[in-house]
Amino acid sequence: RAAALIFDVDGTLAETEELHRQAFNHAFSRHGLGWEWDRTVYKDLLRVTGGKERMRAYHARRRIAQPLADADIAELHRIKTAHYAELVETGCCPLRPGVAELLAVARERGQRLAIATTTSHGNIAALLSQALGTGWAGDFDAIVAGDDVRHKKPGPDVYLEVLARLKLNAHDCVAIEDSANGLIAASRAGIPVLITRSMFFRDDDFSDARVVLDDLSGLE
Ligand code: XBP
Ligand code: MG
Repeated sequence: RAAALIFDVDGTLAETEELHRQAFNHAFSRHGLGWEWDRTVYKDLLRVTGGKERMRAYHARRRIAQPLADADIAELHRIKTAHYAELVETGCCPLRPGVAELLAVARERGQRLAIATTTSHGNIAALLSQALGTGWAGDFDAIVAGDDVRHKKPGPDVYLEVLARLKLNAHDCVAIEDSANGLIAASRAGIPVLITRSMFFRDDDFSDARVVLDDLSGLE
């Protein structure tokens, strides 16, 4: 049995990527950009981790003539993040099947819990205070977000930082992920990976995962 379970957030705990997509489009329209990311475009763009990085990549790929300054990216991401929190707070994005049960059972049997994600602390708090109640953070021994480290996933940085904070060896933990980028990140840190398939990453290559499941129900 693993000493710790390290959870990704987006796509793993909840199907949040669809809300991120809507929040990006809201920001684009508020900013008067005229961009619209449909699900097909977004699925492809998800290979670029990080919201600011994703917008920059889209701008570069489409060779959009209108310049996009760092200040524009920052403003777009601020609007996007505020709208994402509003969407999450409506309660429209519940935890995926089995997540709450697994967290509770793991806690009961003395396994430690951690989070390793690309998104921000604010977004994690918005989702988990809604889904688990305001005391949610007390259940986690380490919470590492994209902006805490140098390289976002598929870099191993968030996972290495979690291991350092937990003072555990990689092979004593299990990472729970939904994307190829997440699988690569955890694998580079030496952590075995369990995949829970999500909406946008169904077709990713998960051949390096220990286990691939449709969701986390029945796991406890
Ligand atoms: C999640 C991401 C994030 C979200 C958007 O990846 O890549 O960028 O899409 O969040 P993972 P931000 O599930 O592998 O952590 O806009 O806050 O970056
Ligand atoms: Mg994910």
